[in-house]
This record gives sequence, C-alpha cells and structure tokens, in this order.
Amino acid sequence: MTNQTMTRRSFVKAAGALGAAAGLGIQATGCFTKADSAYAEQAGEEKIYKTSCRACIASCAVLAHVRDGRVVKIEGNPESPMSQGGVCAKGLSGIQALYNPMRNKYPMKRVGERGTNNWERMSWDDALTEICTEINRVSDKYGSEAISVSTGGGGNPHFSNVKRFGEAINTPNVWEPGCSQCYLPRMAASILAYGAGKPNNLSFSDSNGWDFYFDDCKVTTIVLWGTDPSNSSVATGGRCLAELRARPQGLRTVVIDPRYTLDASKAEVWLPIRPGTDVALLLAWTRWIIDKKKYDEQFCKTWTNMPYLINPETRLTLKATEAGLEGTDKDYVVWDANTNQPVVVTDFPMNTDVDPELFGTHVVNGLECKSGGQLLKESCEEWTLEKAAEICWLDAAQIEKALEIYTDPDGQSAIMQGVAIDQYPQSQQSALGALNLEFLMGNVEKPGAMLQKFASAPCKDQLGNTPRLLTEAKVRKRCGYLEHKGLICWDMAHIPSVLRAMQYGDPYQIHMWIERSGNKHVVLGNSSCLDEVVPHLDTVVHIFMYPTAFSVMCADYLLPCTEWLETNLPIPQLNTIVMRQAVTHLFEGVEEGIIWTQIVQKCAELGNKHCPKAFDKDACHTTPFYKNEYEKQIQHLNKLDMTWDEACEEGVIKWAEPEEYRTYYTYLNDDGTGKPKGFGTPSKKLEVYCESNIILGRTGYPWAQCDETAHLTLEPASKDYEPLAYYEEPAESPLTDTEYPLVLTEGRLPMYHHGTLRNVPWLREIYPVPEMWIHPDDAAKYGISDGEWVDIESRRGKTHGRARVTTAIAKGVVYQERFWAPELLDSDHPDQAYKVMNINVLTKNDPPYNPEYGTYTLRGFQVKVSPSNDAILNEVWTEPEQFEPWLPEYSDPTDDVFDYGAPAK
Ligand SMILES: Nc1nc2c(c(=O)[nH]1)N[C@H]1C(S)=C(S)[C@@H](COP(=O)(O)OP(=O)(O)OC[C@H]3O[C@@H](n4cnc5c(=O)[nH]c(N)nc54)[C@H](O)[C@@H]3O)O[C@H]1N2
Ligand SMILES: Nc1nc2c(c(=O)[nH]1)N[C@H]1C(S)=C(S)[C@@H](COP(=O)(O)OP(=O)(O)OC[C@H]3O[C@@H](n4cnc5c(=O)[nH]c(N)nc54)[C@H](O)[C@@H]3O)O[C@H]1N2
Ligand code: SF4
Ligand SMILES: [Mo]
Repeated sequence: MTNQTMTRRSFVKAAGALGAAAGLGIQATGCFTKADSAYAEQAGEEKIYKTSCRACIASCAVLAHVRDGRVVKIEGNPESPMSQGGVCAKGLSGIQALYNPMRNKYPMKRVGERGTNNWERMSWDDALTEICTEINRVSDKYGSEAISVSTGGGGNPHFSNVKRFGEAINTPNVWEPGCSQCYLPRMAASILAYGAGKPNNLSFSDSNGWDFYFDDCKVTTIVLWGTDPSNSSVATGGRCLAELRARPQGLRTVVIDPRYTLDASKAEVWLPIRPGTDVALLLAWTRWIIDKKKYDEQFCKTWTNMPYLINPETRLTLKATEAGLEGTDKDYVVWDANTNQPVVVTDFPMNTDVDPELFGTHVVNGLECKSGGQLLKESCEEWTLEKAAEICWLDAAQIEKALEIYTDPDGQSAIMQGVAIDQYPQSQQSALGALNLEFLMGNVEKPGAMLQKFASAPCKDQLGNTPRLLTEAKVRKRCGYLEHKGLICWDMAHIPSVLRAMQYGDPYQIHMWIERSGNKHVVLGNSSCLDEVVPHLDTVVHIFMYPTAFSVMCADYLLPCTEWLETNLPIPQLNTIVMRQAVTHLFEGVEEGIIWTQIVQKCAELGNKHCPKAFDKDACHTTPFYKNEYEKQIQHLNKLDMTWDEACEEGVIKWAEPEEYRTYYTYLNDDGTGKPKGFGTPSKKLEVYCESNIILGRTGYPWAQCDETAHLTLEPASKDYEPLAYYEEPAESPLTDTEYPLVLTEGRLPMYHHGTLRNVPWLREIYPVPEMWIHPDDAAKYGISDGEWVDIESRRGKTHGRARVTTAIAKGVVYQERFWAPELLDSDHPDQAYKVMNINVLTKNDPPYNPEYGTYTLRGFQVKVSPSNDAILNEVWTEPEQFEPWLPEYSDPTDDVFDYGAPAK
C-alpha cells in the first residue's frame, strides 16, 4: 500500500477534473473507474437484492439492482409494511452517496496544522495501532474518562455498539447530539409515566404509531403536535397519514406548528404556535378537558394514579402507614366518595366497594393531602384558553375548535408529538403534559390509539444489551450525570458538560475525542464553540463516509466507514423483519460495529489494562467485541430458524399475523394471579402525577446502575424534578427582547438527513441552500425581499439563509433548517463550510437546561435579520452544473478489510 502524502484540496479538484486516482497518486486500475457509457453494454447480468435504506431513520425496504458488483438502480420494495414500496429522494440518491467522489476511502492521518486539510494515507493496521496507543496512553496518564466518544445517526441502529465501546474502553463519557434534544425526553417520560416495556411513546416520526399502518385502523382524529411526518418520515409516516386521510371515513387532523406544513395544509385546524410555548398550550388543553368533563372518568379512576392521595411532606403518594391506616408502606390511599373517608387500596386495580375521588383535598392523619388529580387540576388552574392564546400567539376560538375535535366522543383520537418539544428546556414538561392528555382521554391500548404495547419481534435492531462494565466510581465521572439523571436512561453524558470538560478541564480535562457521525458542527447547539474547545484536545478521531467541516477543522485521524448499501442489519418493523444486506463494498470502508471491535481488540493487544472484563472473552459473554457481528445477527434471526442468507433472500420476513401482533389492552391481561397485570410503573397505574420523576431526581432510580450493583443510589439533583408539567417562558423571549426581535425555529427537510447528503448533486439541485421563512409583515419591517440572501444573527453568532417570504410561517417567527457547504472545504476558509448557512451557529448550549435531561435550546430563541451582501455567499454553489464534481465516481467492489464472515457478494 502506498503511504503517500496528498492534500484533500487537490483530491477534490482531481475528483472533478481528472478522476480521483490522480489526486491519490495511485494507478487508476481496480479501485477507481470513471463511469463510462460502454459499461452498460459490457456489463453482466443484473441481480436484484432485497435490502433497506438507511439514509434516514425510517429503514424503508428497497430493491437494489446490481450489475457486476455495481449498484445501478434503487426502487421501493412493496413488501415493506411501513413504506409499502415508497422511497424518497434521499433513498433514491443512495447511488450518488455510495459512489460519491468525496468518499473517505482509506484511513488517513493529518499532516500539518488542524484546519489545513492535508492528509496522509495509512494502512488500517497503522491507523489502529496509533489510535489505540493513544487511547492507552491517555487512559494510563489521565484516567480513561479523559476519552470522550460520540455518535450520531438520529435513531442510530448501532447506538448500543457505541455504548458498549465506551464500557469496554472504560469511559462514561459517551454522547449523541439527539438524546437530551431528541427522543430521550419523550421516551423516558413515557417509561416513567406509562411504564417500562417495549419503547413506546407519542413519537410517530421515530416509527411508533404501529396501529396506524394497518388498513382497518380505528383512528379517526390525529393531533400533530410539533411533528411533520410528511417531511420527516416521508415514505413511512407521511405516506401512512396520506392514506389514512384517503380512506372513505377520512381523518380529522389538528396541526400545532408555527409553520404551515404539508400536513397543516390538510388539517381542519392549524395552530401556528409561538416556538417554545407548547407547555402553556398543553396546560390549557388539560384545564379545558377537566373543566368540561371530557375525560374518561372510569378509566382515570381505575387505571391512573389520579385518585391516590399525595403526602404534602414527601410529595410522594401517601402510604397506609403514613395515613395511620391498616396496611403497609407500599399500600396507596384514596378518598372514597361513598363513605367520605380515606381507604387503603387493597385490591388491584381498585377495591370493588370504593368510589375513588379524582379531585379533592382532605386532612388525613394530620396531613392536608390532595389527590394526584387535584394537583393536576391546580397545576393548570391559571391556563384559560385566553391566557394560552395570549402566550402562544394563537386564537382562543381556534384552540377550542381543536379541543372539540380531539375530544369528540364519537371518534378515536391520538396525539403525535414531535422532536420540536424536545429541543428546548421544557422537554420533559412537554412530554409529560402530552401523555397526560392521552391518559385523561383513555387513549391507551385501544384500537386506533397511539400508545400500544404490541408483540415484540424475535429480533432486535440493536445488537444485544450494553454490558455494565463501569465501576460506580467511573459511572460517577460521567459529565453532567448527577444533575440530569434522565440521561442515565441511555447511559449518556451531558453534551455542554463534556464540552466544558474539554475546554476548561472542569471537573477534569478530557484529552481525546472519538467521533462517529457526520458533521457535529451542523447538529450541535452553538457549534462554533468547537473552535475554542478542540485546540484543548490532544487527539480527535473522526469516523465517517466523507470528510466534513468537522474532519477538516477538528480531526487528526479519519477512518472510513460504510454507506448503507454496504451494511448489514435486521430491522424489526411492525409484524415483520426488514433485512439490510451489503450489496457491494468499496475501497477500505469498514462497518461501524467492526471498527469498534477492532479498536477494542487492538487496545487489548497493546496492553490496555483498564477494563479487563471487556478483554476477557469468557467473562463478558454479552460483549460482542470478540464475536462475529454477523453470527450475532444470525443468533437473533435464529429465533426464526433461518440462516442469514435465507433471511436476505426473503427480504421482508413476516413473523406474526396482524391479529397476533396487534395486542390491545395488554394491561388487562392476567398477571398469573387472576388479576390484571396493569402497567409497568411501580404502582402499575398510569402516573398522571409522575412521582417516578421525583424519585428519579432524588435517587437515579430506576436507571442508575454500575457493574457492582443492580441499583445505584445517587445523591439528589439540586432541585426536585417536578411530577406535573409547568410553564416557563423561554430564556430568550420576544416578550422582552428588543435587540433580537424574532423567534427562530427549525424543522426537517425531506431531501436531507441532519448534516448529510449536502454533497449529493441531485439533492443540492432540488434544494441548494437553506430557505429562511419569514412572514410578509416581518419581511417588510426588516427590508427583506423574497429570494434574497439574509444575515441572521443571534447572541452567539451570524449566519445566512435565502429569504422565502410567506404567510406559511407565524408572524414574529423565522424558520430555517441546518445546512453546510461541502464546496467550501476546499477553500482558504474551510470553517465557512459550516458557518456560512448553518443555524446551529446561532442556537444556545448554555443554561437554562431542562432539569431531567439537560436539554439546551435549539428552537425558540431570539434572532434579528437584515439583507446581506456578504461576499462569501458568492462561493456557495447554487446552480446544477456546479455540483458536477460530485457526480458518481463508479468503482468496482473490493474485499472486506477485516474478515467477519460477511456474506460473499
Ligand atoms: N438546530 C438544530 N439542531 C439539531 C436538530 C434540530 O432540529 N435543530 N436536531 C437534533 C436531532 S433530533 C438529532 S437526532 C441530531 C442528529 O445529529 P447526528 O446524528 O450527529 O447527525 P448526522 O451525523 O449529521 O446524521 C446522522 C448520520 O448518521 C449516519 N448513520 C447512519 N447509520 C448509522 C449508524 O448505524 N451509526 C452511526 N453512528 N451513524 C449512522 C448517517 O450516515 C448520518 O451521517 O441533531 C440534533 N441537532
Ligand atoms: N428528511 C429527514 N427526515 C428525518 C430527519 C432528517 O434530518 N431529515 N431526522 C430524523 C430525526 S433524528 C428526527 S428526531 C425526526 C424528527 O421529526 P419531527 O418530529 O417531525 O421533527 P421536525 O420536522 O424537525 O419538527 C416538526 C415540526 O415542528 C415545528 N416546530 C418548530 N418549533 C416548534 C415549536 O416550538 N412547537 C411546535 N409545536 N412545533 C414546532 C416545525 O415547524 C416542524 O414542522 O425526523 C427524522 N426524520
Ligand atoms: S424515508 Fe427515504 S431516506 Fe428514509 S429510509 Fe425511507 S427511503 Fe430512505
Ligand atoms: Mo432526532
């Protein structure tokens, strides 16, 4: 293998003008073959492989047409239960991503200063030896917590791999930019209030809402609350909603979104809410439902903890012993409306002769106790429709109309809650507030409800559990862990705390960063802070398919990983398993799981002593690092009695009939004693008054663990986590900010996934630069015309967008999505690749944070706008012909770098 110095700059130019091989200084045989028109005639027979797309988190089944090892066409696979043959622009662009001339082809090492973009090719063995020597050095000298590992993916199927990797190299500082800002708040709130078990929550864009994908689904009404499935799950959720609407019975929808989205255009009511104020509206909905007695009274009395009395001293449910009644310190107490006295709940779900009061305050054993329901009622007392209308910039009559639709007694309604509510400090409050609406309405496990516990697939999309290898002392070193205990649910560190440790050595210095995803500058809040953070690090490794601004500005080593057409994974989807299989393999790209495995093995070989259990093949059977990844996948599949090849041949494997899969009302099932089993919370009831949230903040229960104990009891966070939703005005608020008068928010673009695909010609042709949506009244006020470039500034920085003047955005609000310009990596100012049109240089990663998860503010903060004349904008590519250098650079398949028994192609 040649070990030749080259510059990325010459590489990119060469890729366009001469073919990439010239840039690399190696022979243009084998690895690099220009697309040539004669190829089609010479090529052999076309084979069609059943696989699935991974250009976003939806995993649509597709058919990949392959000729002589080259992928020549992608189309949808109609057997897919969620996409049913649909594919979106990102999926169809898979070929342009796979054969993109920018691909990282070999391991590379930086030569010269960071940011100068000079790289030297290395062998995998040399790269692993250098990186693992550094891991061992840092661990020996500073402690292994001085290494931070990050991943991405937004619904990353290899999420547990990276956590296992952290455990194996003995660092607690693993993180991901979604997490506190994505899905964790909605998912963890649901575990606390609805119960452990199969992950299940209100997020439709994370592939929940399973019942809706069946033709006979009973849903009649959907509230899309801060979610935009037609753009964020184009071929699955978006398609599904369109088909539900097209049924003869139709679908009534309410959309709560500052933008007039595709789904809003089909809705009966659109509530263009001020970003960041959702909890105010949730509280007003709760109040109205209670006031108008729209809730399902019998369900609430039987299946929620609303009637349970709360001890005002502990803030937890009052127990029989505290009430001075006969019973234990585990027995709950309700107020019986029949006898007008406190009664211990002795029968599950409720004593037959008792009529438990939902709302009330009573003195019991000298304590003034309110019921959970009473505390809920008081929490929303001030939130009249008028007050919510004022705070949320809405019309009270429209709010009421939406409520009439949601609570229509003749329908079956559901709330879908999107990532918008996860992206400001009220994340947990929004999640709990929305769950409570569904609980009040009894929208739980009924046909047509969003919340379901359907049967689980005999296969996981994550390979195995994360083994607990870290000691208590090590777990306690996880940055931000004690204050934001919700993070423990995913064993993740708090991003701003990690960055603080990197930059200021507070509470200790982090020295090394291993990052596996796209462009952290595009996805992290206030991302230009990396300019200050990274110089304090000794070593940064970036594992990705292409160089990004992060590679150029921050990395010392680049490791090439595979595109989705080169990867393998079985994915559970409703009552099927959708297979992903590698249909080709290019250059020296390596699948993510195998990279982690290789690093752990090499660390061990080089004498790493920090986590002997991870390196001991026999002691840690749950750690697959020494195992064959494919074997592991086949083990999952073997519950189906199939080989990997047989499964791939079938592509979409049905493991249950719909009626076996759609198990409604699971809480009514017998628990083995003749009683219903209830829900997976400690009380087996739906926790409307979420005392589990208080307990989490005080102790870390139910998630805190280490290798030594099943449950680790942690010291309390600085303040109690609240059991009920409450509203807080955003820290930067248009109500008080005169300097930065407009509220900024974001939402998905259907042609990109986070920071990806900005180097794909087809997609940049459709959407070359980010649009900044602004209302005509605001545009007039700030002198902005449609189509012109705009300066957008916040207290953190400045970026640009191209104005779209439209009434499809609420007045006082502007919208723009994250973006970057790979074309500028090859300029004298590569930092502009991520600064020029990326709203994440404007977002906030400083306090206030959400108490539970440490969520920072990506949506709902203040900016100002003005027309722009910045010269840098002339360097941004906007015309189709400019993207030509990124047209596919076809090449023939290569052998896998490491032999992990990948099926031969
Ligand atoms: N301002 C603002 N910032 C945001 C958001 C926002 O709405 N506004 N959204 C936030 C959200 S919701 C999220 S989830 C984050 C996303 O942040 P990241 O996940 O860091 O985003 P990317 O890395 O750009 O995109 C996902 C990458 O995952 C790669 N990938 C695919 N499969 C795998 C895999 O198996 N393993 C790994 N490691 N990677 C894989 C894809 O190639 C893709 O490059 O950004 C957050 N940042
Ligand atoms: N094409 C594409 N698909 C994706 C992704 C992608 O990057 N690209 N990312 C994937 C990931 S990781 C995620 S998390 C999901 C997210 O998918 P969704 O949950 O659908 O999230 P978004 O489209 O980001 O935001 C939803 C809507 O929230 C609105 N909104 C903005 N601020 C507020 C607010 O304060 N309140 C309310 N009520 N609404 C607000 C936006 O206008 C937007 O229409 O998408 C997934 N699918
Ligand atoms: S929605 Fe598009 S990008 Fe996402 S998995 Fe499906 S085809 Fe791929
Ligand atoms: Mo996400």
